[in-house]
Amino acid sequence: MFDAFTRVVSQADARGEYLSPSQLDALSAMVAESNKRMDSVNRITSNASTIVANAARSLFAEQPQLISPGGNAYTSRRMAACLRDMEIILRYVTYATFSGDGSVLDDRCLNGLRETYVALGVPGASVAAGVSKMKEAALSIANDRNGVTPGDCSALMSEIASYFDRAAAAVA
Ligand code: PEB
Repeated sequence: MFDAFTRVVSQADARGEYLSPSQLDALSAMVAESNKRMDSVNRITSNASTIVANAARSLFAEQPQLISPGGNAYTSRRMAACLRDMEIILRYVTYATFSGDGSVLDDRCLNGLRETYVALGVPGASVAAGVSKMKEAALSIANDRNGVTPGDCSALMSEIASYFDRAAAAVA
């Protein structure tokens, strides 16, 4: 599990080199912009249950077979497991965003998840659709211009989007 700093250190160490000026510049820029990152993590974290609930509601509206008898979210036990899975994925996306590196998401959440869903008979494409709905909701909350110092958050928003895309691609 890396963050943006330990990843650069590990890469430099693998080559037996000092950190390069461009690596230092990139990390220094990340620190200078870190308020945006913390605000985004904070906004997504504090709206997590709304993000999950709305994404799930929208997923079940589009794929009603999931909540019909025999569906993968039918019975409250499976529904609870489904909401919990979405919440877990969102939580790891916030960790990756905070760390500036996707490895925590890969190592602790996505690794083996596709195989788990295959074994359980849970449709991975439906999980991916739910993740993509969480992405839209999380980005609109993180990128809301109201109540924050305005700035350019486009790079950060693409980075956050990439973590959701990675999660969706891992199970689709
Ligand atoms: C992954 N999900 C389920 C299980 C596991 C995970 C290990 C089996 C054990 C259990 O039921 O609790 N656990 C989860 C995860 C991590 C982890 C992400 C990462 C660290 O440790 N059903 C649907 C939707 C989808 C869904 C498509 C979007 O209709 C999910 C939600 N996951 C779902 C369901 C089950 C499940 C289990 C329904 C229960 C399956 C079953 O028991 O039939």
